[in-house]
Amino acid sequence: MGLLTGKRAVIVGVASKHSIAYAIAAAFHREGAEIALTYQGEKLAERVKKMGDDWNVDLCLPCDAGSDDDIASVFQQIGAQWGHIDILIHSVGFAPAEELDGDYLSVTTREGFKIAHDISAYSFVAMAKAARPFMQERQGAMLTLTYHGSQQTLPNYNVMGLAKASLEASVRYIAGSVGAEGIRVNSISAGPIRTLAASGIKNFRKMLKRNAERAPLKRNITADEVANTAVFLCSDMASGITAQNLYVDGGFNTCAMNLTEMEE
Ligand code: NAD
Ligand code: 0WE
Repeated sequence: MGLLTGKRAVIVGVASKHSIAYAIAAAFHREGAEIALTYQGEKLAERVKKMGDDWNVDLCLPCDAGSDDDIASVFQQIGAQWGHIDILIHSVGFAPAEELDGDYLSVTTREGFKIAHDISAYSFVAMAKAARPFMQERQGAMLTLTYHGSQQTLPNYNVMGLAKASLEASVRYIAGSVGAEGIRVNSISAGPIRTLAASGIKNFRKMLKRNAERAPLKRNITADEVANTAVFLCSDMASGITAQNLYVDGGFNTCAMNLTEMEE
């Protein structure tokens, strides 16, 4: 029997086969979960529906993370069809491209700040609110994806670092809101992975190389490793874990410098 057999999971954030949410959906399917998918806009509809076929998905709906109407209607539809929801996966992040290229203080704008926080942080609150009525008293789990740029600075991550810091704090506050209803809320802080969200980021290759060199595991991590961690955190095996951020980064976040760098 799979670790998620009998569980119903809404997965938000599949855009391509490289998406972390794609790896999570595949792992959840393998572990016996029933899956509903949402996608950003009609441009992605056909592609995401086709991917859903592999996992026998019949609920595959458009949902703009910036629209309360979309979010309300999508969770109403899924809730009505299924009667309940066990798991919510939020794998969404966005800031205008210009905000992620150059000196933080020079490129950050009020509008870019607002968009980054709205789509990358508030949308988890909005989706948690909408899913909550369908997740009562059933060992539910909510999970979001974050990045270490929330804790330490690095070039170009800029306002996304602030949005992720907000998202991580929100995990703790949402966990406090819904804990008494048997719902757990956590985040995974993933190391850098080549996905659409990473394409177009300047020097991403160099970042991957540096990460692999410094990480105790001496390599980068894969979306499948993030997905297996998501399986654990959303399964009843993790029944005592809530309000946590779990790093899946090969240990990179714990290392300030290593012997190789010292000898360079
Ligand atoms: P991705 O591009 O495959 O996924 C990002 C998703 O966000 C896409 O599905 C996109 O459609 C969705 N999205 C953006 N704006 C949206 C909106 N307005 N409405 C609805 N959906 C919207 O890239 P990914 O790397 O799989 O990113 C998923 C999550 O993982 C993000 O939160 C990202 O910050 C996080 N993360 C990524 C990495 C990495 O290196 N790739 C590392 C750590 C954390
Ligand atoms: O969270 C992210 C990516 C977030 C992201 C990416 C884009 C690119 C396209 C948000 N908004 C946009 N907007 C676009 O127009 N990651 C953790 C991946 C990532 O992005 C970086 C990184 C890493 C790692 C940007 C700079 C430095 C490192």
